[in-house]
Amino acid sequence: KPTDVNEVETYITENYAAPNPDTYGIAKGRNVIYIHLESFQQFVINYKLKITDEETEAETEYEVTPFLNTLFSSKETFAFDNFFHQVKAGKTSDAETLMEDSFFGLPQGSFFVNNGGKNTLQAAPDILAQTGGYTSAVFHGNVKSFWNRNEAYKHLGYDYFFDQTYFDVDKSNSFQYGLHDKYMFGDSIEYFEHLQQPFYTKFITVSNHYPYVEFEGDEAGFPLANTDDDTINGYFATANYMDTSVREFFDYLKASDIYKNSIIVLYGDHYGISNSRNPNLAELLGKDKETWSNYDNAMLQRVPYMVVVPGMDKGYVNHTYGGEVDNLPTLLHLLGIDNSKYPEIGQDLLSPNRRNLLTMRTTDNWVDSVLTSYAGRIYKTETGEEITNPDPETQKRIDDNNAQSEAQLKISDAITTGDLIRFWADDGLKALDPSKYSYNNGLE
Ligand code: GP9
Ligand code: MN
Repeated sequence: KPTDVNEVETYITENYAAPNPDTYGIAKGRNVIYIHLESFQQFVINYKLKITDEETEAETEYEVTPFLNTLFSSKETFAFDNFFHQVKAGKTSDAETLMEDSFFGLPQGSFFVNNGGKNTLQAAPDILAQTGGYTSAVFHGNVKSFWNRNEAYKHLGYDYFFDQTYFDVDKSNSFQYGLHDKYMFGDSIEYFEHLQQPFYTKFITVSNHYPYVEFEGDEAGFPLANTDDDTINGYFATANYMDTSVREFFDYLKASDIYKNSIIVLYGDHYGISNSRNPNLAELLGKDKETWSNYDNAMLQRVPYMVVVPGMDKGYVNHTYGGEVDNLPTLLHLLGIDNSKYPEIGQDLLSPNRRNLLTMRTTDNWVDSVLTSYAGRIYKTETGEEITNPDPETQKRIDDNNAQSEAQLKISDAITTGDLIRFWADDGLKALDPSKYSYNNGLE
């Protein structure tokens, strides 16, 4: 029997995690600001790059992301250190889908490209417009057709999309993926300031994108790492540049009234260093290149996820296992919005009743606090020891996690490939009309 809308409904009802009463609605009515941290991995948080001076042999430590580190341990922040990306071939666009629809990208290709311009959705911008009167906007210094965003955003319900044509882009302040982050944030402000509050906004950075190009002039300064792999060597300097650009944007927010009336979500979209390069990273992480394993690769799929609630004093680092698919339920609960009937696969990361399991976009790849299943092998999550002969209790955990992870992907694929949200009824939301959105800059 093919998976149909009833099967999806059953899954959603059975897997709903009720909110945490301590955090439900604490950001009710606030503006939402996402900062999409391109290719940014969790291992960089609190990491210090050690550089040895060749002549004097003196060692100096360079903190890569000093500003993001302060956010990570701030009392204003719910931070997560077991949060993983869940993207596949759609990379950035898969992360956007996971974060704002709470379902996965496609098993092949990008959902934005293949279905983004035709599927019916109930995504975050639309939910917030309908339930809270929010205005929505994306700021991104690349061409608007990249990942088919100019069509996909209409289906998500974005009111405005400020792409490259809204900014002054030239050779000196950009590269192949668009306007450098400091300029993107800085040049966005003139549009941002005119948005009707409450607003739901997303800033998509690009400077920390492969090939991690070295900065010149005023922006140069952060040292390159000294491995045999130039991609790895440049990664820390571009991450440092991104960190500074985010700090400058926070300085602006704090100097205006916007900060205290907002909630700011920062997330890394996916890995920046691929599994094939990871062994070259071993030494910088105090590990042995020769014994580098798929367990180590799995652990490096962690990305930052930080929810800053200005004025809050109960922030902490939460150790639950989850991923991008869990963002939307987490956010909606913080805003005090009941999502129990929405077609969302994730669960609120702050809910005491959630499953403590991360599912990747590859069948039977998952991580929980005890076991890690990756590339066909099972490891102990804490030590990395491989398990080849599981005892019955372990086998049951493996079977349960395989079943849950397969169910998530199956329900997600049913929703995306079957365009099932067009049949979704009784959750109080009206169908969105994508044709009423247009992102043409008048100057084009
Ligand atoms: C391009 C940017 C990069 O606009 O978002 O996408 P990616 O290559 O990381 O998928
Ligand atoms: Mn990306």
